[in-house]
Amino acid sequence: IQLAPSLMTMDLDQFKEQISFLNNKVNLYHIDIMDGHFVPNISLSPWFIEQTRKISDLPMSAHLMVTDAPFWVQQLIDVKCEMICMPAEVSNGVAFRLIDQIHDAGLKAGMVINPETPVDTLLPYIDLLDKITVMTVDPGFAGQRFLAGCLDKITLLRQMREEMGYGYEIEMDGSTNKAHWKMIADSNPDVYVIGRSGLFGLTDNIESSWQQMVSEYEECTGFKFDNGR
Ligand code: S6P
Ligand code: MG
Repeated sequence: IQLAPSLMTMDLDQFKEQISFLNNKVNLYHIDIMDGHFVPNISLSPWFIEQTRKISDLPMSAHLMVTDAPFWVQQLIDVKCEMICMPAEVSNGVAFRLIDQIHDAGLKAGMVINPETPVDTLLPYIDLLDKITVMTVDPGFAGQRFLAGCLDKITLLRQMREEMGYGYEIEMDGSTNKAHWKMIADSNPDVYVIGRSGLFGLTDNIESSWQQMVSEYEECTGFKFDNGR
């Protein structure tokens, strides 16, 4: 599996300490970017990506929760964000252009689907995507209710990939924690976004939170934790 901590949920008073620790443990960072319209909240930004780069070489994956996708995609291309994941819900009419623009910049293009959005929405351009993120909570905030029904979309995307030879990675985002590790692992995504309930909020020290997360994962799933790092 690959693990992507959601940096919106970390403690800013321990920012440097936590990133330094995670740099050797995780595969990429998940950066939530909101505009206060697509969801009623504001979180991280392209500027935050630049700041984090000063202390990390890991790839950054932006999760856009914005209504004006073209504007934010350009901002993220400007800071060379390695993966730019757009909200499928507002990409009708601009999707192909934005995917091409991201690829032309040498970056990876993804789409995110909210809980109510079916996989079918992605069909017109699914063969062009590098990543698909399946939301398992309503977007906008940490600590939201887990929506187990969304996991069927992960299973479906995996089947479609096998049958059709598509190249996307499958990511899940929302409430990745002890209560849901088993269900999530059964649906078998490639990338797990992990936030407050599964990592940062476990203890007040990142090292012990990490250890707790690993043992919860292993106990719940019966698998050995292995993200290749
Ligand atoms: C939600 C956002 C997520 C959260 C993550 C928080 O809008 O896209 O990436 O940061 O879900 O973690 P948790 O464990 O509180 O759900
Ligand atoms: Mg997110």
